[in-house]
Amino acid sequence: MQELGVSGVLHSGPATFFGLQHEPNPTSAIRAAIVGAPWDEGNGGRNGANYGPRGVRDASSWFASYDLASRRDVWEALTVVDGGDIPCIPSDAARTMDYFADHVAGLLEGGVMPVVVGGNHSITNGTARGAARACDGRMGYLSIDTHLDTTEGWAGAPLASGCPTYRAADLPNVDPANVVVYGVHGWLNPRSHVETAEALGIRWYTRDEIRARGLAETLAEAIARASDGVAGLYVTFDMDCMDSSSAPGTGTPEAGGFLADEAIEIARAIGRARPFAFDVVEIAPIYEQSGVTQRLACTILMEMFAGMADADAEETGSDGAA
Ligand SMILES: [Mn+2]
Repeated sequence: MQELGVSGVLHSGPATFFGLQHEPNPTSAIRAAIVGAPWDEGNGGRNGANYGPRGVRDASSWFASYDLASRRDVWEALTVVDGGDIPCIPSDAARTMDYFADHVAGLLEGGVMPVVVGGNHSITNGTARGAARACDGRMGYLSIDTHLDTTEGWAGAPLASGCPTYRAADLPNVDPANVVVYGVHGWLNPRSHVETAEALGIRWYTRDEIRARGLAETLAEAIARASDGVAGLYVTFDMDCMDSSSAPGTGTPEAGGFLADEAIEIARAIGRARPFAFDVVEIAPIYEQSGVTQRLACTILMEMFAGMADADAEETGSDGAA
């Protein structure tokens, strides 16, 4: 890890995630590996999310690791590396999804938490499948998303960006009762997707319900439902859950989504639930004027890791003030 203080040029040196050590073959001494999935096919919206990993690496230079809330240094509490990028084969979605699945499963089997930076949301068709394969029991699935993503396939194509919730609910060790979508709103949730979600028994929380009942209460309920009785919780954070003012650099921006401070609250709570695998997707820096979307993705990752450190400290009885 590079020494990141308050002096010096923040963007100097090779761009790894948060200036962390590049380690393509992490062992179980490593808590988590952040890996890129620069994939942009299978997408019905605007392209550009294949530049997400590079954009997040670049933006992450501006993030130091001292957490004001816990007074804890996150990288002292958790050993995290940049695991490099998972290979993507343009024009071969099936093989690429196999790579995503195999890579995520390999990390988990080695005792390392995969944290994947997409790529569009189609990557989760592969990454969640690999996580489920490596899960020692039932897996829960929580999607923070504008979209239900419950289509079985687009014109028969099963690996599109509108399919990951359906694919997750269809995995052999996933009970649809543990599949939850949080933040649903906007005008890209067609009747057929709603009816499929209902038929599968998936619980989804609309922005209207979250506003009416409050974020803290509904989020705790969503996490508890996805985690109930499972051996591992997979969380996917689609940046298009954000209001388009807070994250314009995404494939399908929608009005009415979460604001940045709500994303911080959501990410911290997710971290405290200690998911066994996580992804953040749909970061498309090419639509950005000032980089706020990739910077918000970095904030979400830092808050998620800080939440994991909070949960660790509570478990061990440490006050965490390092
Ligand atoms: Mn989405």
